[in-house]
Amino acid sequence: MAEWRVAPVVMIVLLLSGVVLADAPVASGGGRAMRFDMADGTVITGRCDGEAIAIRVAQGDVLTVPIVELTGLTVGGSDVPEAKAKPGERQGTVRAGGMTLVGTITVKQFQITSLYGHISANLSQVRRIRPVALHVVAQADPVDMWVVTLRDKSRLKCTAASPLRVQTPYGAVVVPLVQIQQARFSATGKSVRIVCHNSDRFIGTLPPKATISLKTDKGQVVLAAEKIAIVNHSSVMLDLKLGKGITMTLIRIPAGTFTMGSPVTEKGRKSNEGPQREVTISKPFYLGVTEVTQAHWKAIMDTDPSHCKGANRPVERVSWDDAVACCKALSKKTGRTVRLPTEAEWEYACRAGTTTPFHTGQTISTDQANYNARHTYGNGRKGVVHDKTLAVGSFKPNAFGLHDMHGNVLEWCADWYGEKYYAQADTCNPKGPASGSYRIFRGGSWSNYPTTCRAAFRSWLTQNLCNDNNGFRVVVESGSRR
Ligand SMILES: [Ca+2]
Repeated sequence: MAEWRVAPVVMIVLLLSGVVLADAPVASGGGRAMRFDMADGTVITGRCDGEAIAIRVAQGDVLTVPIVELTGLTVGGSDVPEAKAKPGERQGTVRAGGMTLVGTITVKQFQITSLYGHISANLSQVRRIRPVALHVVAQADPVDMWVVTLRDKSRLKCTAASPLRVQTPYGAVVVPLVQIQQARFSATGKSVRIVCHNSDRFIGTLPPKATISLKTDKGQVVLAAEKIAIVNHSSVMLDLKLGKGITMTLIRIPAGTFTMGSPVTEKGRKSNEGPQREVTISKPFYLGVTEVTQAHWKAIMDTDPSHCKGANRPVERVSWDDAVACCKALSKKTGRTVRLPTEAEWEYACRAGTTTPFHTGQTISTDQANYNARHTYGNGRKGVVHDKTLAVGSFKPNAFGLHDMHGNVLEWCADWYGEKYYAQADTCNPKGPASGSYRIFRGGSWSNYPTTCRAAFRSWLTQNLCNDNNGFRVVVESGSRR
């Protein structure tokens, strides 16, 4: 993890009163799941109201880091004598946005909502804070580029930027810029209209004196929002032209850390879904917005093996070997590195910041996915039975903008299946066991019970077999153009 050399500026980060993944309700709840390890050994879990912490890295250099950007905060480590800190301050290490900051942390009160109601914790009582869910933060990437148009018509090219906080009629919303397709600022500089990649839209007003922090090729700049006309982020989407007017669209999934597997309390859980562990995906990657369709397959492989025909339906009856052959053909066609997602990448992308059995919450309905609706999960209700695949993208996407991660067709992953793999696996970019007898696929299908569509559920099959439940989606490695 790179050390962040701090520029001698005060980086003003918009103070957050609640973080909202793009498909979450904007008013109620708010905050994000957090785990506080207290100095007295107790652990408090709850939702944090997105306070920021101020950290002094060197004399005169102060950074403010929103809680939503933290992957970890360790206060008063044993190798840093606390006596060096002034009253009201603690030595500490912060990990945020892929960077590690070491310095003096200004003590602030945090209010978290736990099972027991609101609890205020002073930072001096906290040993460690970490988000339970992954965090979604813009991160610099070689192919990631923002274009910011200023009111004087000049333009800035940037590689990362702070989130926007907007006051909407439903409460305060914090939108990570990586989720934004376009933000337009009003002539007065006071209001803003935001369109996200998953089609969410926010219209609201900016806080007084709102600023946006950007990294440009000339260093860090902080701009008053009223000077900005438009923020555009086009490279989040990646279109692969397959010929004959057929396009495969992928979306950039940011790097991050998440909890892989299911808790023992999850209904329908299998032992191979544990032990749960924190897994880091260290690099952004592009993932198909939809399953590979029959039109995609035909354009690449010139065949259509599918049972349930339809150009915009997912290809099925493809084995793992077939899917890998398609990835190789697509690599050759596009000059990029195209492959199947690892099992960890798949679950990380499916969860998109959630920790519930489904990215839709504690259960799922046939308004949200295509599965065998003769059966229900949890307190879910019976719904429409299709008994076939549906056109991809028939349901709302998750917070990363991905459709049909639950249901429609099962999706092959790159890994060998290992029943006890989680107990011994790498926690950074795990790639599965070195060898095995079966390949993994994920997410359940049109004919599967909803419990098998859960984010943590694992299925497996011999790699040269196929049936009309099996499809896939592809990964393009970020910056992989050859
Ligand atoms: Ca699927």
